Amino acid sequence: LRIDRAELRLVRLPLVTPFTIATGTMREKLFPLLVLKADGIEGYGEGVMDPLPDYLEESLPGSLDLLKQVLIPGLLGRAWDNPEALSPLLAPWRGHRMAIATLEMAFWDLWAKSLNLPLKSVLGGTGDAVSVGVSLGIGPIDGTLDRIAAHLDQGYQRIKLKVKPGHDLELLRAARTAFPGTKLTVDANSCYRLSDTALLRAMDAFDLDYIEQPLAWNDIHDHAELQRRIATPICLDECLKTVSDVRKALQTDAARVVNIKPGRVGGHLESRRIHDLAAAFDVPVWCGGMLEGGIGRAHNIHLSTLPNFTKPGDVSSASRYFTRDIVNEPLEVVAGRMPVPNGPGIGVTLDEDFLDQVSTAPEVFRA
Ligand code: OSB
Ligand code: MG
Repeated sequence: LRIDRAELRLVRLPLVTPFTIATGTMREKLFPLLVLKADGIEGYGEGVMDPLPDYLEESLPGSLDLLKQVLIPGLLGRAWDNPEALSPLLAPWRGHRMAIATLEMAFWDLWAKSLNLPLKSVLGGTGDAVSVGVSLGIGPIDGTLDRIAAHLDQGYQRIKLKVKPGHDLELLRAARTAFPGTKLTVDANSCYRLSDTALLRAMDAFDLDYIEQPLAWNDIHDHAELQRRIATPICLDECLKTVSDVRKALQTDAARVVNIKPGRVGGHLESRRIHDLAAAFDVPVWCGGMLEGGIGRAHNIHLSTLPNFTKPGDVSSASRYFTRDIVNEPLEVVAGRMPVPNGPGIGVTLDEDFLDQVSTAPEVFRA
């Protein structure tokens, strides 16, 4: 597979509703979209890095530098047999798993299309739909209860509530009282410390499926200590950027559930390694989300067809985020399950007219 052309743009989509988590409020989604071209076929990848380093330390400016100066030029004009072959191009760089994922995932799409196979099949997944839950941002408790009810009505199989100090136990008490049988989780986005143990232990009373990333974004060790102190299983998100991070977390019982975001961990190959390692430890995984546009969302759906994705993911309906998406195919949940797009690769096509309205002119790279 010889890639002779790449196009990189920045896409800006307003969010239907602002999304608030412990670290701040997002009102729009700004992301790089990479198109790779070879032999008349195109592969698509979407980056999940934020403009500022408030989720992880990676941010858009540094990622774009790496993509433009090194990753894209290194990819062009050479023949690549399969995604594994990209390793010498991607492995030398410290961090920047999101920049790497943008290119790696676009290559998987292109490669699957060159084989005329759906991405799920080349990844080793099966099935026509995946189970999904929903991630609800921070807001007034009354409104949150209404939103829980509305999403349960649509069949969502798990409700994840964003929490932060001062917006946690009271919210959980209200939610658990109103919805006694619902599968509930919380996501703290790293806003607590070990000194908050008493508060985190109080969450044990609400029968949560797991607590996602309660402590610092870079501290697996303290999560292991916290897991010794609380009964609710810990799920890690921010702490896990490579399979080696996941190994350390599993070996030390710092995570009993693993959130895999391919965009966070360098793409599908690393996601699959993490998936397989977690399975060996008998630890379930699920697919997280980063408010993706249709390209990132389609990638996440295909990855979620692997067998150890046994918990509902955050890959919810595109219409929850955007009034109009950059892909032509609607990615909408039906009875709590997200259908896997059909066709070769990720199975979605770009809405070029709309894309032109919401993105910068493409920066073109040639072999
Ligand atoms: O921690 O999982 C997270 C969104 C942006 C940044 C971090 C996170 C999230 C979400 C939303 O929880 C997931 C989604 O609906 O895409
Ligand atoms: Mg999270």
